[in-house]
Amino acid sequence: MAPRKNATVSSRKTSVKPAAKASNGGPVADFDRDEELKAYREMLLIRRFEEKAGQLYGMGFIGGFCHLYIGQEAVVVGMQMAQKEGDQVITAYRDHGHMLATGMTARGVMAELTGRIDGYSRGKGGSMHMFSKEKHFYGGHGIVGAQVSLGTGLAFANRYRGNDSVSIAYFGDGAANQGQVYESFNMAALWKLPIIYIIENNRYAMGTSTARATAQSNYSLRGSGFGIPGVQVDGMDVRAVKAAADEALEHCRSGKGPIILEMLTYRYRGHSMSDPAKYRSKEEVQKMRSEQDPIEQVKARLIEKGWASEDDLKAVDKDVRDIVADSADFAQAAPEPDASELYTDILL
Ligand SMILES: Cc1ncc(C[n+]2csc(CCOP(=O)(O)OP(=O)(O)O)c2C)c(N)n1
Ligand SMILES: [Mg+2]
Repeated sequence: MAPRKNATVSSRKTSVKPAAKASNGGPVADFDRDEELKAYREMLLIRRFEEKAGQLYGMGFIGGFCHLYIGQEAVVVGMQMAQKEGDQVITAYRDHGHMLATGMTARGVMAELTGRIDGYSRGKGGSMHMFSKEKHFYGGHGIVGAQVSLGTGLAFANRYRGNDSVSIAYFGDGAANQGQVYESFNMAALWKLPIIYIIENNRYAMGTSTARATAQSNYSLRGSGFGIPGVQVDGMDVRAVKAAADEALEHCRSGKGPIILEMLTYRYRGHSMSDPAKYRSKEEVQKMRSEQDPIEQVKARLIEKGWASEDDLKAVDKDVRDIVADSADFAQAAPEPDASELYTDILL
């Protein structure tokens, strides 16, 4: 679905109010002005980038699979605000937000989406398969649940090398029902590996709601058989994510082993670009957008506290749109990989 032309965050009807607690009663970090503005900008970058990717997909510039993260932005941004240099990130195919949050460039990600040589995988990986060793981003994985085992391996490497980095493995509510997740939990708990398992519970796995697919829908309890603690977090409130991230990172760095954070979140778009999302009502989506939108929450606080005016925030939006437009221009102008690239970066 193409986004509304010239839609700005401020033009959408919303009833978001500044709140002192997360919607599930959980704690929130006490953000100062700079932190609120940073969270606003980073989440907006992801949203605008994704809207542009959706447009380019519709115009035929992006081929293959493309899964948008719109609605879930607070999760990666809140986590990233708590991480330190060296912490690794690994996720599934809904990965553009994770990449931008780690500091990978909009140009490089867009060029990869459009299959160009200047993309992070030289135009050969596409939406689901991008990596950046420099930014400690380990993909982008299309096999549901695979990144959980790989992320556990990253945590093992940290332990083996004796550094204090933490591996952060993101996966969905659907992936949480995969067998290899529990094999990984077992090893991580046994060896006290420094890993945060982030279950992004966006309520659906493709067209199947959690209510239809899962016996224990409190995903924070999924590690209890292994002694892995878990917390349910309001994943629509970036301050709640940051507060949980601070505690979880401290837990891992102090040698206590793995921890689970279940992020209660929601995806606004369909599973992928080909999903008309008939398995849920328009009202359900609209309710989340108007009452819990992660970007609107930050905006409401910035305005209420007098930390930014509508015009200041419009200027941020303009800045972000310029970065995204530049990435699209860059990607479309970049050459496609040469045919000889078919034989590079592969195992023969
Ligand atoms: C091993 C495996 N089984 C099935 C699929 C097909 N598939 C792709 S995405 C998906 C749903 C996963 O949902 P969830 O983990 O909740 O992540 P979300 O898409 O909501 O981010 C399925 C079943 C796959 N890619 N890999
Ligand atoms: Mg899901």
